[in-house]
Amino acid sequence: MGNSQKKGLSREILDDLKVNTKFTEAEIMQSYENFQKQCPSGLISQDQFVEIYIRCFPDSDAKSYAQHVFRSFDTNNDETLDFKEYIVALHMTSSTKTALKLEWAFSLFDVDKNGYITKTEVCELCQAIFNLIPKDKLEDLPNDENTAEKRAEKLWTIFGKKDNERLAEGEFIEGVSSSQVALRLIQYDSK
Ligand SMILES: [Ca+2]
Ligand SMILES: [Ca+2]
Repeated sequence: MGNSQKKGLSREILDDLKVNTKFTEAEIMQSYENFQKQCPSGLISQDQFVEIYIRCFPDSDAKSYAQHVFRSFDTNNDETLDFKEYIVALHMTSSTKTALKLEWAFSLFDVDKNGYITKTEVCELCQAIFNLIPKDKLEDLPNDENTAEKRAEKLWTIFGKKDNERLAEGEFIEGVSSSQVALRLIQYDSK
């Protein structure tokens, strides 16, 4: 009753986030304060997000990857990230649970958000991930992984699908969970 708002964060969103993420109410409130400070409008645009993101990759071209990440976090497709989407993103990407991370990886690869991954989408993401690799690291890559096309081909082969077939979420998660190579190819690991 009465004032159910806590500095603009509704009880409904707070309860929802408590149930659906690992964060406590205190942690969510703290994050909300920080978010409001960084972002007084309460919304992060794609340009803002990309600009922040590419700073983490000064030696490579992270723009297309950052755009894909943004899209995967923008669950209501309004081309901005609100606080709820931001917290869920933080929850998924910082999770130690592999299943949750793979669910996120699926949404990252499902470019048109239709619930399936096509080979074209795999190629698109492999290109974006390839662009994250700093130029001076490229020569260390094995011969069958030293172009985005080769990496996409290698990854797609692991799933055992024809070029015109598509992957459902369960198939993607199963394929990646049972192959260290696939797990490595769906991400950029700077180590
Ligand atoms: Ca949104
Ligand atoms: Ca798709």
